[in-house]
Amino acid sequence: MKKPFLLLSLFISVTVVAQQKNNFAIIESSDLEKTIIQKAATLTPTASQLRWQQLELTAFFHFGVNTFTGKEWGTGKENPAIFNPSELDAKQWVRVAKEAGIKQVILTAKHHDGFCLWPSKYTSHSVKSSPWKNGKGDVVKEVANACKELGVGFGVYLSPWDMNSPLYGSEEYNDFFVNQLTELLTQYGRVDEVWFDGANGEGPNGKKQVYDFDRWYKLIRKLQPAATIAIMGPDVRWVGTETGYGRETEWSVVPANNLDQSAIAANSQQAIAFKPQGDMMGNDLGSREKILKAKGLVWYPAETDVSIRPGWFYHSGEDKSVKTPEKLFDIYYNSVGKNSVLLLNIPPDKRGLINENDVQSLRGWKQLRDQTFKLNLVQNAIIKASSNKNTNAMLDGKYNTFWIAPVRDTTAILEFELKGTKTFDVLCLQENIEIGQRVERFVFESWNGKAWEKITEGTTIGYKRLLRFEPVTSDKVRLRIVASRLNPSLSEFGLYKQAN
Ligand code: FUL
Repeated sequence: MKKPFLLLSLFISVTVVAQQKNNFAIIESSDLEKTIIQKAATLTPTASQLRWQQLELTAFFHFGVNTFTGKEWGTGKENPAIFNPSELDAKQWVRVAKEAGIKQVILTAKHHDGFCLWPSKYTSHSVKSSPWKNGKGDVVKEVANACKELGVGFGVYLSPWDMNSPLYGSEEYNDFFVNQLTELLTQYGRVDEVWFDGANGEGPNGKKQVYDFDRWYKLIRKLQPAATIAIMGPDVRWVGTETGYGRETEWSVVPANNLDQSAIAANSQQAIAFKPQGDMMGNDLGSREKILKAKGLVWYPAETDVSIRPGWFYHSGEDKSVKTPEKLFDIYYNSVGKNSVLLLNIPPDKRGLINENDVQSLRGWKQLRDQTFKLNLVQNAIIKASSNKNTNAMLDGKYNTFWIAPVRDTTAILEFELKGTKTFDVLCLQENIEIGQRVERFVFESWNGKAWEKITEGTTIGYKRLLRFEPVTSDKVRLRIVASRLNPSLSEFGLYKQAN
């Protein structure tokens, strides 16, 4: 007799926890400033957003007719016969990415020129009209299979802009697009990310298309509910540049003024779908000033996309301009180290291989990261904090364990007595975003024997914040969190010495 009751209470408590976790909030006109700040600080990523954030490093493979014409944007009039890679090996692409520490890849299944890397039933402008494998090949399948085999996430880029389709610019194009999207979401197993670009140019008949985003989002949620929808989508936001350099202050919670009730009702609470609107390029997207004026708030984290070469597609003339390991490391600090995920484009060459120059650079980059982050110099430190509970969670290398300040505190001092004198020049901080992003400002100091000296300071932390500074030698450091939207928490704290 007791069982049903027990089950019922278990169900109730699980439901309560689930309701508390939300990745969006509506701001009511009666909400006080304090309530709005509280709402912002308690929004959390959905399960797929959290998984995506923890990947840290993802890659793009731009490949298609442009690889063979030497262009960045095609015209839609390319003859499919030019698509003829001599040694295509998708496993090599995924292996090279994996060896560089990349956890997920996104293939340009169709770029703006409309040429499909899979034999779509809905157009002949695809690999099936090319000489590659006598028209029997499927690049999407080869990449998806390689990802499965090597345990790497798989995503697709499907350009809404299609310069080849005669339907572009009419209502039928939206059906055509849904059909192509359905093929990609049903024929290749699990899809982890769907990437929509915002470009909306003219088609072959000079018309522009009105994209039916809502329909596409519903389809993805239905067919691949765990996939994140990026850029022209509700789960992942464009950081606002293609340089690889993100913002100093990067809030994952930003205003969304078009969270109408119908968008919310049409989707599960955990996977809201809305069209991104407004400025994505400004310096400040999520400060108090911005969120206090918002009608709604959403967990909408930044992705930093950049190419390892000057162009997105492979051009042999750029073989000498592949970004160096040092440049890639600088980009890493400025993307992953600024609360963002890096999406690094590595374009396969005309042979259908990642070029030796790119492989070389990626290896050097991985080595620099491995050497720098192999030893956390705070290991075994004695920690003093306003709340001494769980302080060691910050040093255990496990993201899901964390230290948290007492409930009403919005400041904190964390002091670390190091195991001897150490020399370091990188600070790594990670907030526990599973309870929200909170920290607004912090100062990092070292003890010089007589007084505390400021080493560096920063604003937001979020999932990960990396700061570099001139080498400091000391046996005691402290982090002062001087402003936070709610009681701050830290999952990890690290000090490192950069590789030379
Ligand atoms: C842009 C496109 O126009 C580029 O060709 C590239 O695909 C990049 C990632 O997105 O907007």
